[in-house]
Amino acid sequence: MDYDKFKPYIPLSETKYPKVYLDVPSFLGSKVVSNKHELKDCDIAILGVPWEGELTWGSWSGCELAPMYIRKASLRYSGYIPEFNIDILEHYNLCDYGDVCIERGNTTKTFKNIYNKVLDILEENATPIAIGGDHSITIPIVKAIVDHGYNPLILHLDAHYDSMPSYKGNRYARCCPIRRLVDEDEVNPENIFQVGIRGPRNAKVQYEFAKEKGIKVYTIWDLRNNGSETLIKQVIDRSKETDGVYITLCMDVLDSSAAPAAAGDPLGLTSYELINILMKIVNKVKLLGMDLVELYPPIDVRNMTSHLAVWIILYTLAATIHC
Ligand SMILES: [Mn+2]
Repeated sequence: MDYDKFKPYIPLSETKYPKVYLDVPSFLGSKVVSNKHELKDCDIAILGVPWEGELTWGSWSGCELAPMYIRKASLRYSGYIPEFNIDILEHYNLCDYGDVCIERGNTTKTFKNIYNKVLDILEENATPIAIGGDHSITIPIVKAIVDHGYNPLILHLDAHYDSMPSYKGNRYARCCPIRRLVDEDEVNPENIFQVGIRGPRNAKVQYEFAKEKGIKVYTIWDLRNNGSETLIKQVIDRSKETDGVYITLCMDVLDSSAAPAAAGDPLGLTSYELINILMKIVNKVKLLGMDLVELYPPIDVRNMTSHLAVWIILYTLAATIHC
C-alpha cells in the first residue's frame, strides 16, 4: 500500500469550512452557492427553510433552528459510508444554497420564496434537499417539482396524515400539506404513499380523505406485521408510472427514543428501519427531491436528532449511487 496516498479522515471541525452565515457552516463543508448560475456545477443542493408558520399545539417549536443545527451537526462527518465503500463526495458535487428568505408571519410571500429557490435548483438540473421548517414547506416545494414538469410519486413518512382541510381557517398550516398537494398541486393521490401513520393525534376526517382519494397508507402496524418489503416493492412498482420519488419526511415518523427532538409520538420506526426503507427505494427509483421537517432543536438530547438527520441524508444519497 502506498501510505503517502493515504488521507486520514479529518472532521470538518478541524479544518476551515465555508460558512452560510455567521458561524454556521455549510452542510458537510460543501460549496456555498448564492446565485442560481453557480448551481450548474452542482448535483445535489441543500436548502435551509427556517419557517415556522401556524402553531397547532402548544408554543413555538423551534423548527426554524433545524437548518442551523443540522449543518452544525454535519461538521462531524465526511461523505464516506464504509458499509458500502461509497464516498458521496466522489460521486456528487454537493452544494449549499443557503436559507430561503423568510417573511415573518407572511405565508404567501415565504411560499413564493421557497418555490423560487427550489425551481432555481431544478432548472440547473440539481436535486433539492430541503431542511425545514414545519411541514407546510412541502406545499411550495412540490409545486415547484410539478411546475418543473415532473410527475412525482410522493413518499410521505410521518406519524400523521397531515391532511387536515385547514387549521383555524389557515389552509397552509403544518397539518395540511398532503391535502393541498392533492387539491392544488395536482399530484395524483394514487401516487401518494403515507408511511408510519399512527396514534391519537390524527383525525378521522384524515383517514377518510386517504380512503376516498386512494392514497396508499401503511400504518406502523402494517409495517410491523408484514415487514417493510411489501411497501418497498409497491413503491418501486408504482414509481414506473411516475418520473421518480419525492420524499417528505416528518421526523416524528421515528420513535421518540430515536428522535427526541420531534413531536414525541411513541410506536415509531427505528432509525435502522427508516434508513433501510429509504435506501432500498432510492436505489431503484430516481430521487426527485427530499425534505426533512419538524425537527425541534430546543428539546433535543445531545443533538442526536440533528445528527440522525445528517445520517438520513447521507445514507439516502449513498443509495442513489450505483458503482
Ligand atoms: Mn408529523
